[in-house]
Amino acid sequence: MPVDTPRPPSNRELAEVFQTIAHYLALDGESSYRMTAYQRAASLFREHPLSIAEMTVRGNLRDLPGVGQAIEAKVVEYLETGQVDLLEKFRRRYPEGLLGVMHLPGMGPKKTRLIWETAGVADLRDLERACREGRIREIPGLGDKTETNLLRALETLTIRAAEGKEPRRLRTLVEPQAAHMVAELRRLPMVVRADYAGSLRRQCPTVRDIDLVAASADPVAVMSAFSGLPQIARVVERGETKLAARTHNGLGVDLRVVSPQSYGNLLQHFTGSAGHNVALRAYAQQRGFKISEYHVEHLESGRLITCTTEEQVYETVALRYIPPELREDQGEIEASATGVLPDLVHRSDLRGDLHVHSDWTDGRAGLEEMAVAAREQGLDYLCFCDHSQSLAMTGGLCPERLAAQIDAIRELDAGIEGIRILAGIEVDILTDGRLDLPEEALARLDFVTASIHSGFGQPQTKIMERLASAMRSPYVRSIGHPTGRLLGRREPYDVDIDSLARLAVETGTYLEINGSPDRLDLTAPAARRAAALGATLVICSDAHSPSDFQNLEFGAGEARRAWLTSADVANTSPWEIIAEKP
Ligand code: DGT
Ligand code: CA
Ligand code: ZN
Repeated sequence: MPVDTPRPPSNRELAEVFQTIAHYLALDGESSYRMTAYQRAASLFREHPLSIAEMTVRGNLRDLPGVGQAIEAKVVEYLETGQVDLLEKFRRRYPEGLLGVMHLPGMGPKKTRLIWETAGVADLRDLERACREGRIREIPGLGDKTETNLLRALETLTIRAAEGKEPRRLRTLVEPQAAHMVAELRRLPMVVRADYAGSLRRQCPTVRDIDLVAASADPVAVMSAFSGLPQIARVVERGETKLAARTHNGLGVDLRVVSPQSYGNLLQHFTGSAGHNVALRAYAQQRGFKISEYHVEHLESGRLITCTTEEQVYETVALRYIPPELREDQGEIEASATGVLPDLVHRSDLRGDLHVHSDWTDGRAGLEEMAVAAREQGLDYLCFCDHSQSLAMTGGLCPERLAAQIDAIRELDAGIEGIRILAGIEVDILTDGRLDLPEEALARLDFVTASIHSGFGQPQTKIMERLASAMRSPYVRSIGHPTGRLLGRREPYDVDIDSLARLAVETGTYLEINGSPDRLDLTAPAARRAAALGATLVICSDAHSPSDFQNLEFGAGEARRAWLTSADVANTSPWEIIAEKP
């Protein structure tokens, strides 16, 4: 009789266990230090490309950053017994539904314990009932407003649950993993070509899964080899030319294999977007062609045209090649047909970075370390724009510290070869529209970025007044992350892009495309609209450490999705041009 060995727990399962422990520790009022350790372990496990269970068995778990003896012991306990005693204790102490209550926006551990103890609220259903019956407002310290806000939060939650979609992840976190798989595919002797396709290839800010395509005369062998990769946790579906799998960190992977003659057709099809493909097919149909993932069919003659490259697919239907970033059904087919596709800006066109931080505020590296890293990136100039005083959490600069930083920057600039170092500030736009530093302080700087970091809930008129008054300052040269969105965490505040762009033109202020992977703000549609109205953009990294200069690449990707050319982007010019305020 074969012994049924249980499958080792997946990374996702282990992450859930540690995440739940972290939540219970928070609910229990435990020190944030201990909670953070569990939280970190959870995200580490969830994101890790290799099996955590296997690493533990091999004794390698503690090689991971932040994994100490306590965490390792809990993983071992879970592998051996299927549970963790600490978690079981918490489960006996608190109803599990309390965690859902605690995570509702506006709640937290203390309030959760309070309403559990006073109103018997043990889960979200209880909470909704208690709100509707007016029992929350009667709890001392809570009141009407809490009740209204909780009801609203409960509604939003229901909408999200109903959507029930696979979570989207930041492309920049998924891309390295996809690139690795592509490299593994290309290494296989029977694979002629391989690429990632889908939203990843179109440089979308977030992606749902990894779409891979390969060309081979032996698809079955490719499937077998691919299934055996250490990144693949399990194969969900396997056909002769298609495979669907999951990685250890819970990502879906779709692999399609075709013969090398049809590789261009497949890559084009699988890159999408679905909207682009629909529009392309309609366009081709009108000209007597039918496009599929295997070939282009000439309808009249029935001739099948296979394409080894994507260029050939577009060429066959008399279109100029359309870069993946533009394939969103936003007029690109017409632009291609009429020969007016833009010559897209590229990362290598960027000469300088006008928004980076240092350890004078919340950056993690000193001025010089950042400057050297920028020079290694091939930049000709770098402007430090650290935070201003109202952002106390970041150690924002008051006029005196700013003056000292300017001295330090001047000294660095005088001593460093091969790059120009400039003094700037990311001055906060206060909730009433005033700038967070006096004019005398701003007047000494080479470049000023102004950004909103508070009052996100204000109505559009108020937000626009704040932005307008900042842009009318003679010192402000650029608006940083103009809408304030944080992907997956915070909605943008209410900006009217058209008036923002018109103000930018009127005042000669640049609008930033912030390249932090969770910002990408302005978004591509907003940046495209702003440029169409005549605004000039800057692409900045908002780097907080040397490795963040990679953000320039992400910012350039978003700019390409916005149809921008280097003429639309100020920092493709040398500093001398920017220095002269228009
Ligand atoms: P995602 O995964 O939501 O981040 O976005 P995509 O664009 O990667 O979408 P996905 O993975 O569902 O499909 C990859 C590509 O395959 C898609 O961009 C175009 C093509 N495709 C998928 N479904 C359809 C379809 O129903 N019709 C057409 N014409 N193309 C499709
Ligand atoms: Ca996809
Ligand atoms: Zn900022």
